Amino acid sequence: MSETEILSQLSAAVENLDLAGVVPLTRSALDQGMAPAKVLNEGLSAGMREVGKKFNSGDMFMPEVLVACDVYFAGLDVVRPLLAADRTHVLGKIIMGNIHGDVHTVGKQVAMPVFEASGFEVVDLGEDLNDEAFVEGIRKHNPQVVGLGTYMTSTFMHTAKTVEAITKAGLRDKVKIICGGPAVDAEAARRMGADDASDDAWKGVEKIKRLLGIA
Ligand code: B12
Repeated sequence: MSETEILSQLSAAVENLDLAGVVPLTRSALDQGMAPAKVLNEGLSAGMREVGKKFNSGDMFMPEVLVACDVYFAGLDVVRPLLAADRTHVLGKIIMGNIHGDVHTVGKQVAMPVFEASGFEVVDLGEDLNDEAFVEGIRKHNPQVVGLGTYMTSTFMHTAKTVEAITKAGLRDKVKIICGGPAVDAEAARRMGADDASDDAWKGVEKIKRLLGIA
């Protein structure tokens, strides 16, 4: 089977909720010598992108999205241990956490491996975090980027307070700050003191690279 065929089968496995098929397919892609980052980006994640599109257009519903995530994670579990080894150089460190009041986990769990597969080291701070947790996270992990998980309007609007806490701690100049979630707006994020925002993990990678001057 050609690389293109395997990648499209991997994508289809996620899209078609094929939990039984995804692990053997992922293993066989890797056994053929395909790069782990390619298996993730152009196979599993491509499927997740299609799921996102179908969800937004009303062709897929939430229970199916959650099963698709399980399928994606089953494949990811196979790929993840090999990603670090595959990484020839690390582009930078991103700490990720959901703003206070936000317990939506799926978007962050999808975005983090996308960032990892793109060459970033990612530290997950968790969900429903108070502003101080981000300040502590920067002090502890010394990242170049802070990714704020903001999946509701209320938590997106809280960005201003989180940025303010980071600024008051004297850490704002050390990091780029990017918001993520379905309802974010880059202009509004900048007005609140962040650097950018993205409702798509793959576009988010491009934005992060631009912010770091490596795009
Ligand atoms: C699943 C879901 C839930 C689940 C969450 C389960 C879980 N473990 O995550 C449950 C049922 C718990 C839930 C609860 C609630 N939810 Co809800 N939920 C959703 C739903 C249907 C899907 C979210 C999802 O998983 N999407 C799929 C992922 C893959 O997409 P994503 O999150 O956008 O992530 C992508 C990008 O944004 C990006 N990304 C993600 N993170 C990051 C981070 C960075 C830094 C970057 C750069 C990019 C990035 O990468 C991902 C892939 O591209 C959305 C509807 C929607 N359209 O999003 C509502 C939604 C987010 N929820 C909403 C609401 C209001 C609630 C509740 C208040 C409902 C209630 N009345 O109880 C509670 C609040 C819970 C809380 N305190 O956080 C609203 C928010 C509306 C708003 N604009 O404020 C939405 C939009 C539904 C709606 N249309 O009303 N929810």
